[in-house]
Amino acid sequence: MSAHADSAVRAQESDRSVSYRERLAALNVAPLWDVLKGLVPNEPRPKARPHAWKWAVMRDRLIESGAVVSAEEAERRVLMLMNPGLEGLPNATDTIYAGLQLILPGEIARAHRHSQSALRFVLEGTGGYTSVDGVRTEMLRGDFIVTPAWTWHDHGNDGDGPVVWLDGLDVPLVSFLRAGFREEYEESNQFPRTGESDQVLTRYSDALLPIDSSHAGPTSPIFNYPYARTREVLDRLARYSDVDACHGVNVRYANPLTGGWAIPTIAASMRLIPRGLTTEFFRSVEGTVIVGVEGSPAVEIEGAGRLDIAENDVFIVPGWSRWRMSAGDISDAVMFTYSDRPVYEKLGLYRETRG
Ligand code: 1HN
Repeated sequence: MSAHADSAVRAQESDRSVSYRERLAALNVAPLWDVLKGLVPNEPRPKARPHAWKWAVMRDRLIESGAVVSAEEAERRVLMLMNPGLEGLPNATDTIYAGLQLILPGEIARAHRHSQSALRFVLEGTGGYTSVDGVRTEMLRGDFIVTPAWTWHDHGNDGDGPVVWLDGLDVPLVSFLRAGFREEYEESNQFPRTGESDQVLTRYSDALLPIDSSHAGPTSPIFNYPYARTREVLDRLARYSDVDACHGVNVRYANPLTGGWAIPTIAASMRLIPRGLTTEFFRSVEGTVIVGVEGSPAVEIEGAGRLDIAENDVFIVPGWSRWRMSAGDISDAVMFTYSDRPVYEKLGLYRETRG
């Protein structure tokens, strides 16, 4: 073959290999061998980063929002917690949303419903209330309140000071699944009142259930787990049962009818770390949002250093990060936690390591 013919063949070959990918792209096809290791990594690589929002700073900004917009204009007056690893998305972890909501005396956040599940963890104030399908509960600091998917809910404040809580929702997860629906309650601002949450708590607590329990939905029939009860249980367990080396004393908010999580997509729990205890390292695939409730614990997240946690600070432990907690020597520490753990469990994807 002549030198000329030789180089012509080579040019044709390289041209063919470049245009091969272009011809694939035109067919909406791509070679797996370019990306296989990224698609199937050695271990999880969440995009969320460890991050803390300090109450001492956030509270001022939130109170300021009261002058920027009314609850009526905003529908919900919320500052969303945007994880710095998640590219401007309103996501606190890869799959979970968190936001701080303010409601001022006399305001009403009008009724609507959506297919996303929500929790409220109350941080400050008295006189706040929320209603789920017309059943009203007062909101006190430390209460864990459930808004089941597709239930009518509105909030209000009958007190004389600001009321603040942390909202937790499965918004990113539901968006990914393209399962988001919403509806406004057109008739009025509030859904008609049908009952009180104390009646609900009485009906379903203490491992004594109505014999004909018709409620068997995916979400707990209890929708306010009051802090006073939770705290008492933590105290009793700290005194009379073993303290877990990784978790301290940790209780999960359960659906009393099934023993499962209170919300189908979100796991919530409250833990007490006894004074003087430093836990052992723990990691799991779930991405976790944590709130300081009592004491002044320190948290160490491997690769991210040490965080000092004050009351109402919110911080993120991304999935597969090793972390541990110290209560310090002055008092016990109490922390509220929520994560996407039920989703991993239901799909057979949950994994953890201790130590
Ligand atoms: C929502 O409906 C509430 O009802 C709070 O208070 C936060 C964030 C995203 C989507 C819906 C509420 C929300 C939300």
